Amino acid sequence: MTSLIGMEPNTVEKPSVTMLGLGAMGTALARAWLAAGYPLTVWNRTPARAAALAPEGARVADSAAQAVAASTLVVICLLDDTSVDEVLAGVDVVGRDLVNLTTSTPAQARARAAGARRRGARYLDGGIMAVPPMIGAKEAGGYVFYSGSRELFDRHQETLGVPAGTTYVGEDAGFAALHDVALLSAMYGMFAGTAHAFALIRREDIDPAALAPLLADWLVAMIPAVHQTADQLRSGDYTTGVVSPLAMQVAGTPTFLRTAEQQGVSPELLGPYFDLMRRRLAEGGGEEDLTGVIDLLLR
Ligand code: FVH
Repeated sequence: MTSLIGMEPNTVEKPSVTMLGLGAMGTALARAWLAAGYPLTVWNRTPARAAALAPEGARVADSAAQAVAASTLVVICLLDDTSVDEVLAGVDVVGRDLVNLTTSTPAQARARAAGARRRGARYLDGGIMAVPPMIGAKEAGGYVFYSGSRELFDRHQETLGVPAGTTYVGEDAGFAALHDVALLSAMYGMFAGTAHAFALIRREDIDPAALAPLLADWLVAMIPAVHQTADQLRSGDYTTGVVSPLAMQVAGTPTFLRTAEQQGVSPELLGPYFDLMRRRLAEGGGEEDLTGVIDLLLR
């Protein structure tokens, strides 16, 4: 029997990664892999950004083609879909595992997956739910939606999980982008509401810093409503568990609009939502939650 005494500890070599695009996000991703000891090859259109990572251990490629040739796993984080087209044009991607974290529409992601397949590459799309300071800081809670080949995701999950958490949302390559845009759209709705709230108090002797915690606590208290909305959408019954029926809420809308007018605040953020609530009420949804508004949005 062979003795194990004196053998080297079993060190597992980390897979090499290529990173195309070193803007704020690409650089944060690259630094996370470097800090974790992954062999990393980088390329960026403006070479100085790539050169800046050399002292941290990155291998700097002279071209995108050279960078792609360096690793099987190629992570792309560029400004937009057009820049991805430009960077990958003419580059040999045969046998590469392309992971595109550039913000795209679902249609762009699906087209890119099909294009990658035609060119002999495998493809995974990603939607980043984090800002650069959250990358490499797991406790910050940032994560990336992934969709496309499950097999590819499983193969690279450990590596992809280094900069941020990973959430796989399906074989359809467009689903990561769709989840990304859905969450960010909800965020903009929230920002729109808070903008209106701050505008209401703007000309009064009320400290915005005093309103802020009240606003934040109220929004948090309202968050469970998303689960009830989901349950109602699944069941198709929008009246289950209703505590504030649409008819009552619509009756209150003139108060909101008059208050805005009295405070000299434009109703242009709230107005369109109230219009939809009134339309649903007119269709007979008075006993429902606000869930029926979703159906009115579907064209
Ligand atoms: N930063 C953020 O907060 C958000 C968080 C959520 C996800 N987004 C998306 O991530 C993609 C990259 O964002 P970024 O913050 O890194 O963006 P920039 O700092 O502006 O860097 C852009 C990089 O793209 C390169 N680039 C632009 N156009 C081209 C092109 N035609 N050909 C080649 N490269 C191009 C640019 O290169 P350079 O200007 O340094 O030469 C940067 O590397 C993005 O999809 C966000 O939506 C970030």
